[in-house]
Amino acid sequence: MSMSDFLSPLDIAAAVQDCQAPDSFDHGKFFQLTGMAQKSTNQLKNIFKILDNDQSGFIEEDELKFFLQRFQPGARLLTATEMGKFMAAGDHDGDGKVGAEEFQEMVQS
Ligand SMILES: [Ca+2]
Repeated sequence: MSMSDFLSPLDIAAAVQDCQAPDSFDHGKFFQLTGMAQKSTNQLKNIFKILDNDQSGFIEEDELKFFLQRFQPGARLLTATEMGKFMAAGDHDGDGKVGAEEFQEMVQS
C-alpha cells in the first residue's frame, strides 16, 4: 500500500512543495492540498496505516518526524516546532500520540 493508491501524485507533489521551507508546514493546508480532507473515513484509515509505520495503532512523535517522507521519499523532516503544533492539534486525549480516530477528526475538521 502506498499513498498514491489513495492520493494523486500531483497533489502530493504540490502539497510537499508548498511546505518546503522549514517551519512552513501547516497540517490543515496539507490535508487540503493532498486531497486528504475530502477522503472517506475508510480511505483515511488506510492512509493512517501508512503513517503508523510500526503498526502500533498510533502515530508517535518519531513517526510524525517522517510524516512528509511517507508521502514523498525525498521530502524533508518536520521540525520540532512543526511536530509540536501537529501533535497538539491531533492529540485530543493528551497521551502524546495520535490515534486513528484522532487522525480522522483532525483531517476531516
Ligand atoms: Ca506507531
